[in-house]
Amino acid sequence: MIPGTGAPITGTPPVALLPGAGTPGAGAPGAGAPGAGTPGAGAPGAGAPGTGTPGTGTPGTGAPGTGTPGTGTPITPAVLPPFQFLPVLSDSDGNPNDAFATYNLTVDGNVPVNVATPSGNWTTPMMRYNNSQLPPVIVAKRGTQMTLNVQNNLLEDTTVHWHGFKIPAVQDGGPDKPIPVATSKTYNFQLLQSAASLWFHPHLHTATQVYNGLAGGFVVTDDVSINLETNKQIPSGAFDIPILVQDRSFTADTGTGVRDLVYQNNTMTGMLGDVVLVNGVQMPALEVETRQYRFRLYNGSNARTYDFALSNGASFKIVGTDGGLLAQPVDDTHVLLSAGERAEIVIDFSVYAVGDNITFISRPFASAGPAASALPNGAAFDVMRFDVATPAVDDVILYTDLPPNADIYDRLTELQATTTRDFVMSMGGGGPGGMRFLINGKSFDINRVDELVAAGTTEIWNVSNVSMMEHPFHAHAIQWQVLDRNNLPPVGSDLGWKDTVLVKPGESIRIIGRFDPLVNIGKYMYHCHILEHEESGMMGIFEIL
Ligand SMILES: [Cu+2]
Repeated sequence: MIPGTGAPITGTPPVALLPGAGTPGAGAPGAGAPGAGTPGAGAPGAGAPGTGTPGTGTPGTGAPGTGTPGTGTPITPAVLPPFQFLPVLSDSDGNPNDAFATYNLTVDGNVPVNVATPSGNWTTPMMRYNNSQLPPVIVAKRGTQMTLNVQNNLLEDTTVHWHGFKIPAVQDGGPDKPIPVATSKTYNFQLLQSAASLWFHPHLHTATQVYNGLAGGFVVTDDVSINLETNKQIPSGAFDIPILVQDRSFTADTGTGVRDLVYQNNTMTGMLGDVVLVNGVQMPALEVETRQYRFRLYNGSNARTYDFALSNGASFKIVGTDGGLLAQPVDDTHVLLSAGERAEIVIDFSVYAVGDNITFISRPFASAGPAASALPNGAAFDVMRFDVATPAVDDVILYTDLPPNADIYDRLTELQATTTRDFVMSMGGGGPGGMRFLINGKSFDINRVDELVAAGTTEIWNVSNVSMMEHPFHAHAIQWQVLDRNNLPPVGSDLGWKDTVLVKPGESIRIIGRFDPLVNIGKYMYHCHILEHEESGMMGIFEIL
C-alpha cells in the first residue's frame, strides 16, 4: 500500500444520488436485463438504489430507479471528493527490516479534521491517534516483536484493544486494563498468526471513543502473503488498499465551517449515522487502472452492517476474512460485514473501459429493530465510486489455492474439542435505559469471571441469538473457525479465520478454537460488537488459567 493522492475527477461522470436524510424510497432496481456479457458500467439511476436483484450481465443503460430518495436534500455531485489513502506508519526503531518494531501512538482529542463530502467540506473536531487527519495503518510481518507506546492525551481513560490478535490478556487492551489520563502504556507482543487485516480501537468508553474517531488498521504479512505478492498471485503495493467504512452524523451547517459529530445514544439500534465515511470522506472517487485491485474492507462502524456490492451486480473475489486469506478465493456479488468484521476482496477492473464508473454500494437487506435513524440499518446507499482512468496490463493472476503450508488448512474438528460452551444473546426489559442486553442471562460485570478456560485446550463455543436484533459476536484471544451455522457446514466467508461473527435473530453458530498455552493467558472479553450493546452489558469475561 503506497499512500498517494487521487486527482479530482473531471468530466461528466454518471451521477449517483446519495440518499438524503430521509428514508430511502423503495425504488425499482436500475439494472438492465440480465445477460451473459461483460459487466459494463451501468450508471445508477436517478433514484436511491432499488431493492431488486441486480442483473448479472450487461446492464445497458440502466433504467432509473423510481424511488423517492427521502425527505432530505439529495446530493447530485458533478464532482466527487478524491479518495484518501490511510497513512501507513513507519517503524520508529530505525530498522524496518529486523524482527522488532516500535510504534508510538498518542491518543489526542479535539483534532480539527477536514471532512470532504460531495456537497462541500467542513471541519469536525475528532479524537485521533497521533493528531492525524486520518486513522493510521501499521504494517508488520508475522514473527515481529511489537513494542507499541501509547500516550493518553484525552481527558478520560482509554485503552488500545488489538482486535483479532493472538496475544496474552495483559496486552489485549481490555476495559479492565485502562490507560489513565495523562499516562502512557507500552504494549509488547509478538505477532504469531497468519497474514490478516486486523485493527485496533479503544475498549473503554468504546462506543464514544470509536465514534469520535479512534481506530487504526493493522496489516499482518507473512511468508505466504509475501510470496503471493512476489509471484503476482494477488494485487499488492499501490493496488492493495485498506478501506475503513464508518457512519457518522454531524450538526447542521451554520456557516462557521465547523460541524460537530452528533452522537445519538440509541441503545436499541446502536449509533447509526446518516453520513457514510470511507477513509474519512463521504462518497469518494478512486481512480483505478484496468487491472485487479485488492481492497481490505474494515467495518469500523459502531452498529451498522453493510452488504457491499458493485452497482452493476458484477461479481468479485472474496480472498480474506477477519483473520487471514481464504484457501480458495470465493466468487460472489456481495459481502455482508457487521460491525467489527473485515473482508479482503479483489475487484477486476480490466473488464472495463477507461471512462467507466462503477459505484460501490451497500445493498438493502432486512434488518430487525426499529428504524430509529435517518439512514436505518439495512437501507441501500452508495459508498464510493471507482473511476476507470488509466489503461494497464494486469500482471496478476489471482491464486486459486493457498500453498499447503498456510495455516488455513489446519481445520479443527469437533473431536478435538474438550469443552463446549453455550452463549445465548438476549434482550430484555427493565434495564437502566429501559432495555437490558444479556449473554447467558447476565449483564457485564467487570469483577466477575463468567467462564474459566484451561490453557492449551480446544473449545467449541455455541453462540445463539434469541433476541429480535442481530448481534455481531466477537471473542478475543484467538482466531476462530466456524464449525457450522444453523447446523449447516460453513460456506463463503465462514470458511476463513473469524474473530467476529454476525448472529441473526434465531440463528446459532458454532465456532471452534485452540488456545495457545504459551500465549493465551489471563482475562479476555467476549461481547457484541454493536458498541452500544457492548456498553449496555452484552459482554462477558473468560479467564484462561
Ligand atoms: Cu448486539
